[in-house]
Formats: sequence, C-alpha cells, structure tokens
Amino acid sequence: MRTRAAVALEAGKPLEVMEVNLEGPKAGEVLVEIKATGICHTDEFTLSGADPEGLFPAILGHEGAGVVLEVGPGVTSLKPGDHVIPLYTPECRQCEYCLNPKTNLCQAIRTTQGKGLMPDGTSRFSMLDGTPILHYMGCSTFSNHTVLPEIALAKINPEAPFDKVCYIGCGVTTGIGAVINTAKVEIGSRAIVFGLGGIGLNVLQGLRLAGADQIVGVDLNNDKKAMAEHFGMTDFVNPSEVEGDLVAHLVNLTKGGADYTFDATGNVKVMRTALEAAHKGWGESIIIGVAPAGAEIATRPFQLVTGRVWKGTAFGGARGRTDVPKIVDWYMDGKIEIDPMITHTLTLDEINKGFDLMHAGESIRSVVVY
Ligand code: NAD
Ligand code: AHE
Ligand code: ZN
Repeated sequence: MRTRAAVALEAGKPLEVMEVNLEGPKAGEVLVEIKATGICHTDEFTLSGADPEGLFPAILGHEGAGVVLEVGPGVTSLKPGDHVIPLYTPECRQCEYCLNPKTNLCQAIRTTQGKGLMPDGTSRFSMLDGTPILHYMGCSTFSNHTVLPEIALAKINPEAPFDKVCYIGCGVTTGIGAVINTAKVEIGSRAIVFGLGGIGLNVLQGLRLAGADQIVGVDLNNDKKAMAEHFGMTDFVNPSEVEGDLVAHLVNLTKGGADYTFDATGNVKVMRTALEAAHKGWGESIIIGVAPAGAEIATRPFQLVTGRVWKGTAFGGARGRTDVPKIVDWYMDGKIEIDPMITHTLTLDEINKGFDLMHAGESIRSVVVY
C-alpha cells in the first residue's frame, strides 16, 4: 500500500512529508493505522545526528496510538479494529529478560530493531523509487500506517482518545514508571526532579501518586514553573538564580539531601548534581535523560561509598503489553492527567513546527493528529 509519512532523509535536516510504500504484515506482524503521535525529545536527538544508533533515511516517531487494520499469519492476541499503542520496548514474555522480574528490557527483537529493521532483517517501508527506508525504535509513528511485531503492541481501552493516550507510548509511562517501577518511591519521601519537560512533569505526577512529601523541581526555564506546580511540584529551583553551590543549596532545601532524585535533562553535568544531591547513606538517583554520543558521567566514588545509589531506567521500567493498558485506564479513570501537557496539536504537514517549538522551549508535548 501507499501511505503518507514524515521521512528523516538525513541528520540535521527537517523531516520531509511524502508518500511512501508500505508492505503488508508478514508472519507475527501487524499493520496499524496511526491516529496520533507525540514528538519526544529522543526523536529530536536522533534527527540531530547525535544518536550513535541513528540511521537514515528513516521514519522516526515512537509515541503513537492507532487501530489494527490487518494481522499477519500466526498473530493471535490482536485482530482488526483493536486499539493499540506501539511499544519501543516490546514484551515477548519468553526471553531471558522477560522471565527476570528485575528488568523490562525484552531483548527478543533488540538487534534488528537497533538496525531499523523488522525481526526478519528487512524493512517494510520504501520510497516510491524503491529505495528502502528504515524503521525507528521499532515503531515509526511519523507514518500514517506502520507495521510492527505483535509483541510490540499493547491493546488498550477502545474508548481512550488517541490524541491524548499516544503520550503513554513514551513520556507518561517513562516518567511515572521511573518513580513507581524503578525508584519504588515510598510515602513521605523527599524528591528532586531535574528538567521539567515532557518527561519531568510525569515524574512529578508519579511522585504525587506515590505520596512524596517534598517534590523539588529544577529547570533553567522559569516558564516551566506554573505547569510543574500543577503536577505536584512543591519547590522550584532555577540553577541560574542560585548563588553558590547548587548541590549545597539542594541538600539544604531537602534537609540533608533527597531520598530520590531524577535526571530528565540528558545533561551529564546535571546527572552528577542529581547524584550528589541525593541523601548520604540511602539516596537514590535515577537517570532518565539520554546523553549525547560519547558523553560520560563522573562523580567521586566516595559519593557511592557513602551510600548513594546511581540507577537508570528505560521506558520507566514498564512491561508494555501488561502495564500500558493499565496506565491508559488510570487516565480514563482520572487517576492521572495528560491533557494540559499536550500544549500543541499539529497536522503531519506541520510536524517540523513541533521540533521548532521544542527547541524554543515553548511546548511540553506537540502531538500530530492524522
Ligand atoms: P524536554 O525538552 O521536554 O525537557 C527537558 C527539560 O530540561 C526542559 O524543560 C529544559 O529547560 C530542561 N533543562 C535543560 N537543561 C537543563 C539544565 N542544565 N538544568 C535544568 N534543566 C534543564 O525533553 P523530554 O521529552 O522531557 O525528555 C527529557 C530527556 O529524557 C531527553 O534526554 C530524552 O531523550 C529522555 N528520555 C528518556 C527516556 C527513557 O526511557 N530513558 C524516555 C523518554 C525520554
Ligand atoms: N540509541 C541511543 C540510546 C537511546 C535510549 O537510551 N533510548 C531509550 C528510550 S528513549 C525514549 O524516548 C531506551 O529505551 N533504551 C533502551 C534500549 O535498548 O535502547 C544510544 O545511545 O545508542
Ligand atoms: Zn521518547
């Protein structure tokens, strides 16, 4: 079939919206009509050329929601008409990783996914002249239609609005999951969140759900303060307005350091501050941000010797087919909020505006509706 997609032809260039060819689903695969997709900072990171795994030409996008149109041979858990969210972290329920309760990093298709290919080693997308186009994070939601493995789709409540729950495909689940699955924050905790963007705001609402007492938000942009307060932030710190040492300021504000800190900036200097602002003896710091190629984290080993713990999280530690439908239901039941974070709604033709708004710090989430 033919479909319309925003194609990343090369690093550092705007996406080009064009008609592309899409082959139908092979064994174990599913054809999905994408109804809406968010634009995450990770899409920008890959488009910029800073991602060591970034390959071109590719169809980016990994935060979508849509409807199953057709299933390939052997698909049993989905049928045409089902509403789904694509999963860049699949859940095969069979691999060594899925069988270990300590991780959500299903490895069943990780090798081919990292090469922009389907599990059989080929791409379903091509240009009209036949040139292959690569998939991205196994999802490629910047295409009106896409093909995914069955294990990379979560079946969701058909009443859920696509233009809101697409955000559960990455940002919402990553932020809330970092608190609940990775940090396992206890009632009454003190926490610090660095970066109050599309991920950080969801860390805030996760902390509020978990019953944290003090929730400090840190961002260089004062415009992020009002929205962060809406999502549960109790104290705001702009590092550029702090006189003296930022770590000392944060340790003082949290009466000895935070029980939990979260990096949602991707800046390795911020990651160090986050670790060192965690409480001596027990504070845990969770890295969510994706750092540029070649960047490395540093701290004095003494920070760990004296009891601080450094951890990371991918997709908030969530097992997508199991957890994503539950998070959609939390939204439908009013337990979590999404709507205020979707600050801009665009058409596919306007998708590059979504990247411009992100660069200008003017959006939280831009969502493309097909
Ligand atoms: P975003 O651009 O919406 O938000 C980033 C925020 O950080 C902005 O508000 C910005 O002002 C702030 N910031 C930047 N530098 C700062 C600094 N030095 N100190 C304090 N604040 C600073 O981005 P996002 O969509 O929220 O994504 C955040 C990060 O999380 C990105 O690196 C993204 O790639 C990563 N991410 C990781 C996962 C995962 O599974 N681990 C999932 C999604 C996104
Ligand atoms: N490709 C990058 C790493 C990017 C990365 O860390 N991706 C996160 C999801 S970010 C979503 O917005 C992730 O899930 N990583 C686990 C994995 O297996 O990729 C690089 O540095 O090579
Ligand atoms: Zn993302």
